[in-house]
Amino acid sequence: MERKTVFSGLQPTGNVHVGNYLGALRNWVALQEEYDCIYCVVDLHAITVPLDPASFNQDRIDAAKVLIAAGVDPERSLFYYQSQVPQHTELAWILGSITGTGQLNRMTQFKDKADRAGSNLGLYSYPVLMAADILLYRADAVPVGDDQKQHLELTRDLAERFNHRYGEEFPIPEPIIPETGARIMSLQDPTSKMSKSDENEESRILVLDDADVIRKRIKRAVTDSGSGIRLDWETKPGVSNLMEMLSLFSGMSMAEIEAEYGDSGYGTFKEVVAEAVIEDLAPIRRAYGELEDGEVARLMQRGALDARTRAEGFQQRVRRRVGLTG
Ligand code: AQP
Repeated sequence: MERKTVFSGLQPTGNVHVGNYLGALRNWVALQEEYDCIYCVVDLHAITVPLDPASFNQDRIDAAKVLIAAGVDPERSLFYYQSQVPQHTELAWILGSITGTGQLNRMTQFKDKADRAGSNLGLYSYPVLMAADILLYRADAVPVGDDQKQHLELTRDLAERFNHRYGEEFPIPEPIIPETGARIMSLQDPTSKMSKSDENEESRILVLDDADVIRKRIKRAVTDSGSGIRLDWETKPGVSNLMEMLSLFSGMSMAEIEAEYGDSGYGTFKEVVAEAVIEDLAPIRRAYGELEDGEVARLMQRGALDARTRAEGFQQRVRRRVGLTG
């Protein structure tokens, strides 16, 4: 039976954090067993906020290395940099021509980022490029965290609109959003999501952080003035966030965590969480240390070559439908 296609992307802006890992990356790795997977370092999305070119280039390489170290397998999955496959931007332009500005005005991530980094056309049309990334390969499913739900809705709308206007071309992609871990919260403000762009580095744990840093971050995580380890996102968001991390990193259910640590003090509980995080992330850190930049660059170039060939086959069909041939 033909395998279904999965597409997902990660921006190479700064280091990958445990939110990215639990919300998306871990699923990417697992899905390789069952799906035809296409994973992309979405560097064109990343330049929609101001970046220093020299460190950005290294960030791109580092992001690719983290993903490979975490288990994205370039031998099994198509893995490349978005900027090296021009069919992404070509399709984004075509889709942009059927996107209403009213719909883009409702995108909450644009509002958040524009408030922080300043608005520009790239940031505004970011969700259209994301739709193109996904539709380019006719992806059936997209593993993402909860924050990408709205963008995926737009992707589905654009696929339907294109099919209606130009003829049946794109499957309507389904989101794959994990039941737990889809929204890991900031360690300093458990009411907002853990994010690469948060100015406070104590708000996140990076996949490559060493054991001491992880212990320190978790020790300083905001909890509440009460006591008891209990899942309650309303009144104990900080504790609930730590419980969610423990559950995902250790495999314990919430009931098991409450039974075992319900009466523990916050300090003791935080030590348990920290050790579970350290143990799970250690092999990724080790594998990362063994990868060389040159080797990764070669793998990414080969991935881009394959991706261009595959994308071009699909893109010729789109050009024909729109009347852009001959
Ligand atoms: N806190 C989170 N919890 C669970 N999943 C998350 N993701 C991001 N933050 C969390 C998921 O990670 C994937 C890759 O994200 P991205 O690189 O496209 O960046 P993003 O979604 O914009 O979030 P970041 O990493 O925190 O960056 P900024 O600082 O730009 O907001 C996506 O599938 C995302 O859902």
